[in-house]
Amino acid sequence: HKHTGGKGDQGPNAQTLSVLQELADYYDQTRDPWRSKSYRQAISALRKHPTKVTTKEEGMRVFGIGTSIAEKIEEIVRTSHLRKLDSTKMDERQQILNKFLKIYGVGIHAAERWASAGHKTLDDLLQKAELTDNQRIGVAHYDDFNTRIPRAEVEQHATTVTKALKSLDKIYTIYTMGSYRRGAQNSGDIDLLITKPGASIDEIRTTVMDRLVPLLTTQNFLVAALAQTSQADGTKWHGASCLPHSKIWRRIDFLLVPEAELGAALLYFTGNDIFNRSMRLLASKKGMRLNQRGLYKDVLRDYGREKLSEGTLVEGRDERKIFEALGVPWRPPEHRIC
Ligand code: DCP
Ligand code: MG
Ligand code: MN
Repeated sequence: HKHTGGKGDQGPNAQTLSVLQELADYYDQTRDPWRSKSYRQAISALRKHPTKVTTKEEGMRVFGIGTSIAEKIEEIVRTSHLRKLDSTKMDERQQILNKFLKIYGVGIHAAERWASAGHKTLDDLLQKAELTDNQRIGVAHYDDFNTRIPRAEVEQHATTVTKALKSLDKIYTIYTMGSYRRGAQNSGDIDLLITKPGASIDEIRTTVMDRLVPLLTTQNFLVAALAQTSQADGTKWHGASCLPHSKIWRRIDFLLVPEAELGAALLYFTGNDIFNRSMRLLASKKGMRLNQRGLYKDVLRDYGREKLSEGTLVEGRDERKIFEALGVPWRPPEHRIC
């Protein structure tokens, strides 16, 4: 259910980008990988373009944009609209699916099931469908969760969590990750990485799950718990938070990270997801493996590319050293938008 983030675009081509993004999301959902890829490529190119592109000819001169998308750019600029988006292809069922897919925690499976059962609106779902507790929260707060969060508000949520955590243990550090760390003016959710120098993941987990979450819940800051896992490959808590005097619920994620994995976690949770994919691909081309815990070498694979061993840790603690070990120049977070 992840989009690459044409949302919240600024700059000279912001309006065009948001319309193209809608179409790219549509091709994602229809599992049209070829079209989806060419749209993402064009969006990425246009996002980096310093001036407003207004005609097909200008569009075609931008590397990464082909004829058909260049035509659509001209149409968007001319008419503030794209006919393709309301044409027969985007039929009613597809529009219903799109709506359902924007509910937090809902995937193609549930969306298809509800659409097939004849449900058309969010009210239908609330009244007639069988929903899990989380899905009910997702529907009830549909508009909240689909509204981008201004950068200043992300900071207020982060400050609230930091204050509470420091009141429990001063040594903790919190980093605001995701689109915020990339410098975005607004974010889809609030991603907070929580770590403590010298502490084990078990200690951090106990502090966060047994003390921080209950404390912030009694403060009425945390208003819903949506998902939590504590597995070998990452420990997380997902929920919703709400500032005092506000009615808007925001999606908030806590990512629990031990010091030894801090660099790899900073890299992973900064994103964006496409940048991460390219870094992982690069690692694998060099016979290494990158994940949110570290960079590993000597990963043994059989001929089916099946992993036989985890390999040896090259670097996990230091974000810059991971770039060095991969042989790529440091890229500041603001430049990790693909
Ligand atoms: N991430 C990833 N692959 C995924 C999901 C997440 O690599 N499938 C990483 C990169 C993301 C980061 O985790 O930047 C945070 O995930 P979010 O879904 O919160 O995405 P962003 O913070 O980048 O964007 P948004 O502003 O929409 O939250
Ligand atoms: Mg985010
Ligand atoms: Mn997130």
